[in-house]
Amino acid sequence: MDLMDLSHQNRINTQLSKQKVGKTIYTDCIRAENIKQIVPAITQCIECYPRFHRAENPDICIMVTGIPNVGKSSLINALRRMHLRKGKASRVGGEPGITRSVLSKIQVSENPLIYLLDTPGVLSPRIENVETGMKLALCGTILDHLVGEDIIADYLLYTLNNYPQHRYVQHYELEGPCDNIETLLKEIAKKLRKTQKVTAITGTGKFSEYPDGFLFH
Ligand SMILES: Nc1nc2c(ncn2[C@@H]2O[C@H](COP(=O)(O)OP(=O)(O)OP(=O)(O)O)[C@@H](O)[C@H]2O)c(=O)[nH]1
Ligand SMILES: [Mg+2]
Repeated sequence: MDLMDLSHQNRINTQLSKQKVGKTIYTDCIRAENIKQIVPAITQCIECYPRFHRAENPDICIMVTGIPNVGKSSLINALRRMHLRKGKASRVGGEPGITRSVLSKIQVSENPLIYLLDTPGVLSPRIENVETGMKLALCGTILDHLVGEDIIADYLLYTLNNYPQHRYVQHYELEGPCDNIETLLKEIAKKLRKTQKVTAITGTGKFSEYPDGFLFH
């Protein structure tokens, strides 16, 4: 929820309820916002289910699923921190594919006894169209190099200019908005000192510097 525009909540809730999603909780795993609502909500859902009242094996095991890099492992770790005051049980990271297999169940609550099962992220094998694919790539659900870092950057610039959302101009102290990703990346590389001098063999067989004199990192 710290990364979303919360003004869209109603629209999202309406869409989800059309898809028969009963309960939605917006969470921030880093500041632990709304995390404490999760165990009571899960308990309430399961209490309505006949198997909850079974005499043996009263523990509950819940599978956490979702697209890659969305924060599934972070959510499990946040729940453990909150309810058991225990540290990380599941590795997290800023790229898709950090969790690679269904892990062993992780206890997140003692009363009721609840375990969560972390799973690798899954994406639909068929992505509807190129634009949806680019959006998913921008959200980090597909490894950058599989799509091409420059192509993702170009789509981001196009989206920002389209909105229009020009905060990047101020952030990188540029002269104004730009719609050429190559020009923009060069500017940013210079500002961040992420440049490297390169030499190339010219038609005359001599070494000379590239006209631009730098490469991107
Ligand atoms: N700002 C913010 N970042 C988050 C939040 N939750 C997770 N992250 C970050 O998102 C990235 C992905 O988190 P993970 O928990 O590894 O995501 P995952 O869904 O388990 O990813 P896979 O195992 O690769 O499918 C990490 O860099 C986290 O630090 C959140 O609530 N807010
Ligand atoms: Mg994970």
